[in-house]
Amino acid sequence: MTGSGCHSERSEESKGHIVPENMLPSQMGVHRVGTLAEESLDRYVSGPDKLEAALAGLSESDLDLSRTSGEWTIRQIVHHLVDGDDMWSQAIKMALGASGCTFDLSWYPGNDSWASELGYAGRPVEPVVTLFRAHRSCIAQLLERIPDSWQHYVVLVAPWVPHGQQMRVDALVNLLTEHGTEHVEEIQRVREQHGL
Ligand code: NI
Repeated sequence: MTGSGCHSERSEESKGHIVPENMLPSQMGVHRVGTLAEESLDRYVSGPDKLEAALAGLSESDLDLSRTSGEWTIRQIVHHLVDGDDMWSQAIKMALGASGCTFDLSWYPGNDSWASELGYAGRPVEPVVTLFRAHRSCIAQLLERIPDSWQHYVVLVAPWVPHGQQMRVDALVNLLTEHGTEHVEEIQRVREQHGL
């Protein structure tokens, strides 16, 4: 996928099965919920290590490489990945602290407009890589301390769900993990393309 396409794919998920049936607590034993939560948390927390490994040894000019001229550069991908984590961390925190509240993304102008306005193409990545690690650590700390944290939820209102969609913390965490993994793999493909 391209850097600009992933959120339209996510919107398809959110229409129907953002919380898969087999993740509903009524269909799982308590032990199974705990095991899945631990596995999800481990994968979520390992995200920053994977991103830093994918960026290891790259120069400033390497960060401006892309697979083709129409696709995002590594620098743009990093900013997009961390920006997504930044925004959706807020949703997780809102769910944990005020379960059932509305997380309103109806203002979101789309990935390309947002990336352009925020200057993804020219900004250094070090501060956002640090932000990524801080977010994942802080959210993980909250998940471990708040009882039943995985079952808390927000009601997402966004251009693709104007009437609202309930999203549980477990689904939000898994979405962020998958989103990060997807973009780390995209960075690795750019590196391979250029023999880096
Ligand atoms: Ni994305």
